[in-house]
Amino acid sequence: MKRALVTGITGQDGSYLTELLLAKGYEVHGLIRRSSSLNTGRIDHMYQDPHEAGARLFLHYGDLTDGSRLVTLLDSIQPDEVYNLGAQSHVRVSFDEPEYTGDTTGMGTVRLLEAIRAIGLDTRFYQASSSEMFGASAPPQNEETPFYPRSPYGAAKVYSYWITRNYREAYGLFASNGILFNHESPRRGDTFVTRKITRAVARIAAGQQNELYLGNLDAVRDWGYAPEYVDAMWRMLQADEPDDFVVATNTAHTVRDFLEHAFGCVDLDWQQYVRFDERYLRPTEVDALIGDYSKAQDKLGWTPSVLTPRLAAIMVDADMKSLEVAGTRYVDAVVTE
Ligand code: NAP
Ligand code: F7E
Repeated sequence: MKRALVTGITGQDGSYLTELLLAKGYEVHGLIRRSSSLNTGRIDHMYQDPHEAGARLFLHYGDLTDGSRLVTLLDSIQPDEVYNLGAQSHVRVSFDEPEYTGDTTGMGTVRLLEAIRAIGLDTRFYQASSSEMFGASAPPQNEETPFYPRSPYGAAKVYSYWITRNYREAYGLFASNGILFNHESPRRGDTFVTRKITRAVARIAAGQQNELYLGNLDAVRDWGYAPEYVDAMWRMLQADEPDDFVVATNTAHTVRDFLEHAFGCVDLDWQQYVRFDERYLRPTEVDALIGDYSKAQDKLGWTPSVLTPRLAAIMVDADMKSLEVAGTRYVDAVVTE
């Protein structure tokens, strides 16, 4: 049985990846941060008591800022594959917390790689690189496009990308970068723009909210569906050679387009509800990210099937259902971000 360690297991991608790995028969170990209340809502449905016969999901306290813990954990788990998905992943927040973002999103990667090297672990390593690394470089962006990050988050991801390549070249580690463009789902964090919109659509349709405050509606993004993107991660670690791959849909939509699609699902005109709030602007914006996934298609046989209009419908539908179930679970999007 293959064994995997997933950092960021409590996040959107970590939860879908864990489902995929368990379905493939893996034993999965996840790194979780100690917090005053448990933050495992996205993975609770998969968790079994570790003492139960047949349990294959195990959670361990740890943190990407704590290098010695990463050493003891890797040494005791001896994983065949390591997926480094843990990060301070919010671009706007990275301007408020640049040092912490660098420590987690950048230095966290070298701590993990150095732990693997120091132990002499024979494992395959996946690094969650990001289209944010391309920043101001003109689209379409592929593996040859120069990096020009426009945020502390993007800069930290560029460091992680290069240190992953360096460990591959210097020490022969099987280490691959997945350069993933924006990918979303009903499990997307509440303060990323797609989820903020679909949650608001559900609440507005239910008569629980009247306004939605947003920043730049002109930004262009290439939005894909998270469950399909975690499959690309897994494929990268099954390849014959380590390499770096763009994962995207090759399609472009503005935030305004997403509003059209999401509000269109409930036959409402978004312009009646959306207001501008400059707090959601960034000191430097990434105007357009549009990926070219040809290499992943050629070498990994990966293609996306869910594009932005269907993605918006999936997310609105899930938020409507969740609202029916949870009653007043949602708090106003303006307060939460
Ligand atoms: P997410 O939902 O924000 O999840 C981030 C995860 O990282 C959470 O499990 C979080 O744990 C964990 N984490 C944060 N700080 C940590 C620390 N100091 N030590 C250990 N774990 C820590 O992110 P996602 O959307 O699933 O994205 C997964 C990865 O892909 C991230 O590295 C992100 O930067 C990258 N990425 C995402 C996209 C996208 O569009 N989603 C695109 C490209 C790259 P808590 O639950 O305890 O907070
Ligand atoms: O913003 C604009 C905002 O925060 C998308 C992360 O997963 O993908 C994500 O980063 C766009 C930006 O995602 C609001 O200015 C307008 O242009 O959903 P987002 P992101 O910044 O693209 C990359 C690939 C990652 O790697 C990151 O981890 O939407 N926008 N109004 C807004 N954005 C937010 N969050 N909130 C607004 O009110």
